[in-house]
Amino acid sequence: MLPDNFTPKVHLFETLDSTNDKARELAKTGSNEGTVVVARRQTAGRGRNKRVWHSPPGGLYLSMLLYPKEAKRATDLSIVAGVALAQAVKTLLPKSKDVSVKWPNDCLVGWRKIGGVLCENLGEELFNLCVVGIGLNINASDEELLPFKSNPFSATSFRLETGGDFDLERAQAMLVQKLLNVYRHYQTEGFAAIQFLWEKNCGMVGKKVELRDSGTRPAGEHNPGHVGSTTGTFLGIDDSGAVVLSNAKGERHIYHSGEITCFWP
Ligand code: BT5
Repeated sequence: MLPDNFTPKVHLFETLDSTNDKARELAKTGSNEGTVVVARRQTAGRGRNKRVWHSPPGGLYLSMLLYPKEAKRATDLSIVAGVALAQAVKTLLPKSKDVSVKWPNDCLVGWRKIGGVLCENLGEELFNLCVVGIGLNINASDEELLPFKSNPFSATSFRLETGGDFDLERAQAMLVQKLLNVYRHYQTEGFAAIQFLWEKNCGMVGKKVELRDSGTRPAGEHNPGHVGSTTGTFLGIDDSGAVVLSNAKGERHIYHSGEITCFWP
């Protein structure tokens, strides 16, 4: 358990391939829980499923080592980090901005993506060691985000939301503080408390959504190779962080992977 007055050690780099890889290296050489790695730019920043995370100078690229006591619950940390990211963005942006989480752990402002989370375990031997990586667009311009404008949820940055330069170090300090707070809350109160916060911060609960890709079959259903999409009402997440949808007949289905590509307000 990290103590209340815990101050993490921060390793700051000008350039890294990926902060998650550097954090992984540090974990393997015995770095403590709570250690933070920050890079001012990444040359091989990554998202989920080997996707690229565009990481030019002016953005926040941060990883923290967390060592959950129950290894099988390490996936919880991805939801923990999503809540912390949304709380940090909400605190830093003007109150008028509509900040929300999108399953599994994107952070949206006005339905445009401002940040994302990539949680990775350190393999079989070190299975209870986890790297929580977060990318947040701070001073990215419109041109820099152009490649993502046609994404289902587009892209934005602090600069685009506030109309000026934003203090990167202030954003970094807030994100670290929120991560530690939400992680502590998770450790003392359990996942149900985080599930509640996540759903409170999710603007899609009760709305009709489309979930797409091979993970769209209900958990447990034998349907190998199925790729496609499904629509349903977004009910929230279950106690493992999976998405819960109800179909037109009102039946509940649970999905462990997939992308929400569309929703109807
Ligand atoms: C994520 O993946 O959103 C997780 C991103 C995590 C990045 C952090 S940075 C620190 C740490 N070190 C790393 O190497 N990674 C972590 P995903 O949900 O798979 O979204 C990736 C998709 O978002 C891409 O396929 C693009 O379409 C889009 N994208 C890429 N860069 C973006 C950006 N800067 N802003 C908005 N969208 C972006």
